[in-house]
Amino acid sequence: MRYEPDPIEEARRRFAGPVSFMLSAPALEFLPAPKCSEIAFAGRSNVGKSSLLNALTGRQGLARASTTPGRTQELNVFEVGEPLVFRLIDMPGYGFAKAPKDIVARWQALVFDYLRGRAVLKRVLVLIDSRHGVKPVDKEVMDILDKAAVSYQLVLTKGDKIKPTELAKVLAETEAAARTQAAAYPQVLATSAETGFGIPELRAAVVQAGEAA
Ligand SMILES: Nc1nc2c(ncn2[C@@H]2O[C@H](COP(=O)(O)OP(=O)(O)OP(=O)(O)O)[C@@H](O)[C@H]2O)c(=O)[nH]1
Ligand SMILES: [Mg+2]
Repeated sequence: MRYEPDPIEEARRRFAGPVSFMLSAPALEFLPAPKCSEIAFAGRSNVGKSSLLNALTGRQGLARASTTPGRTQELNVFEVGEPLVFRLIDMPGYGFAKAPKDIVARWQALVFDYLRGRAVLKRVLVLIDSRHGVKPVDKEVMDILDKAAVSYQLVLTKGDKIKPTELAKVLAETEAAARTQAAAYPQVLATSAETGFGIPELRAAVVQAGEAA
């Protein structure tokens, strides 16, 4: 019988190994040399990017999360594997944040420049709050990624905050939205950083994207 590796188990093992914070980049020129694949966490302020990164790596407090929208202000780079296999990038949120307008605009420019111009960016996870669905600013980001031909996957966050029937409905709507976008992965994942559901599947998707040559 041929040995078939189980992607969920392989991904669990990958994240059980070394994961560490590398640096915070306030501008693109501070990013490390692009020597491996990168997977980025994008989404509106407060959607749960940092919390999802913590849940994914099984390390609470690795990426800083907070109730104040605008907690993450730089591109935070994390390294997975030793020797290094791929990097995870926790980004500032776009859209509303509790910060002056010009500062929010600066974070947004940083995020958009990174998304458009990073050759080693293998996949972007575009996070969508289960309670709100796809908003115009999410659509704007998806259009940018389509144009730049950067592969991305929509991920519903905070799935624990709504009823399973509502979650199924927003999942179907979000999958329909994904189908209309050129570079979107057709499968949408529903997750909760709080209860952990959907996290093993997300891990498998990230490892698959990160380890692809
Ligand atoms: N119930 C629940 N709360 C969550 C979940 N994920 C995140 N949160 C909460 O949502 C808030 C924002 O989470 P963050 O992870 O800081 O969100 P972010 O997208 O990184 O925010 P910015 O960096 O400010 O853009 C925090 O209070 C989290 O505890 C989840 O799956 N379930
Ligand atoms: Mg954050």
